[in-house]
Amino acid sequence: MTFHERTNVQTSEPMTSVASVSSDQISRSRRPVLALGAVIGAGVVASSCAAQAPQDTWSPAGENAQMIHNLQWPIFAVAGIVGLIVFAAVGYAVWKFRDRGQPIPEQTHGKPALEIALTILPAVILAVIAVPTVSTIFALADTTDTECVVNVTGQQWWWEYDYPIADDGSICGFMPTAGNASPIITSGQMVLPVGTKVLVRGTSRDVIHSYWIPRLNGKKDMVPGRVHYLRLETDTPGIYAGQCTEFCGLSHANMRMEVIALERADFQKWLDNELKPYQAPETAAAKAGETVFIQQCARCHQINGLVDPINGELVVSAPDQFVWSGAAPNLTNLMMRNTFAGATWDLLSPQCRARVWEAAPEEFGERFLEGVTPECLNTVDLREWLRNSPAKKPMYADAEMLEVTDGKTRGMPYLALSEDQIDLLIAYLLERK
Ligand code: HEC
Ligand SMILES: [Cu+2]
Repeated sequence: MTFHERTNVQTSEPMTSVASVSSDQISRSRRPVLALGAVIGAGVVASSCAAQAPQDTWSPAGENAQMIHNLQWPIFAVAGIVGLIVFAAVGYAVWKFRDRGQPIPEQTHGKPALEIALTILPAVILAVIAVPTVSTIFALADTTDTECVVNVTGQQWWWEYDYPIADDGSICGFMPTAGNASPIITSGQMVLPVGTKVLVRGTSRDVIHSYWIPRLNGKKDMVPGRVHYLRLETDTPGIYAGQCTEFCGLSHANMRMEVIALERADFQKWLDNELKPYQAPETAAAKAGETVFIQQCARCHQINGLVDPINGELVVSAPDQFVWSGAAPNLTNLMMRNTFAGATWDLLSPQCRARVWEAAPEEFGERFLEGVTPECLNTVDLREWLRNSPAKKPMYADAEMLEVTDGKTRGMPYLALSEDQIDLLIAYLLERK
């Protein structure tokens, strides 16, 4: 059958089957429309009633996010109005000209006046929107006014932060209260002073990642071999959550990050605590845990100042020899952060976590600086991690697999630790704060 014959069949068919439509049929045909309307309405109500979402682009908490917000609101409104007009016009046409068995209307081609108008109108709208868009892009890209530097490196699958020492010996504009500064290296949570414009110098060690804290600024891709700049600034103490927004491999979904904003005095306390000398383990369990750590973990994980009691030498990690990404988180003050493994799991139990997350801005710094106490530790997730990390956070397509090539694994490998070793390690790690 040729195309021609088929169209003939189709156009002739309805003409022979003109039939009166019963009221029963109409009400049945309206039901899906009503149901759809109800679902959309319920969705709108539910989303507007929901509590403050941690990654809400509509509630900016810093100057950069505010600039984006000031731009996106009016554009959203204009686009929304255009969208409603289009929906209404389509709905009207679909209803008005629905098939009632009438003959097809007379076919015409072209309507120059309408076509020119519908080309010029969107062009004008886009040209008007371009003016504030371009100026906001330039304003956001300006990092000349920043007061503090943090280096951010994307790893598979976690973020590393290091706080370099400025020429005057300060870190992020703060002088250490005691002794000289040394670079602070941490992971998962980036601690910042409020009211300070921070220059993030971002890169990646392996694949392209993207850094995004929706309440503080837009996204910035972190690309191996390049350094990209991002300005972060927040006015209110608290936790600002984000997640990697560039697909970066198997555990991309487990690569989150948080910005912890502290009052200036609290930031100074955090900084001084990070720089204090190594504290030898206090309890017998922690002492035994230190030995397990040196044997099982120290080849990948650095704990600053850790000395091997057997030979009196400083223990220095060499993750580049054991993991493909070439890095592992610095665990010096692990219990001063409240998340681990790409900020995906909490080091705090749910009640203790809520105490920090729901703290009023005035109380937030004090609660955060308590770190993880033994009563507050989320032992379930940390034990699962130490028992078998690849089973918890996919690092190999097959979780049972321990794929070692040239002596290297991807991410933290399965270490076959006994439950007793895990007890001792946890006793030791709980003192790292
Ligand atoms: C072969 C290298 C290697 C060894 C050995 C190793 N780890 Fe890890 N570990 C890693 C890597 C890589 C990560 C980052 C994994 C991720 O988040 O995806 C990690 C993450 C962690 C984290 C989460 C830290 C954070 O800030 O997110 C903890 C805690 C940890 N390891 C503890 C240990 C302990 C305790 C041992 C010794 C029993 C150990 N690791 C042995 C490579 C290693
Ligand atoms: Cu990533």
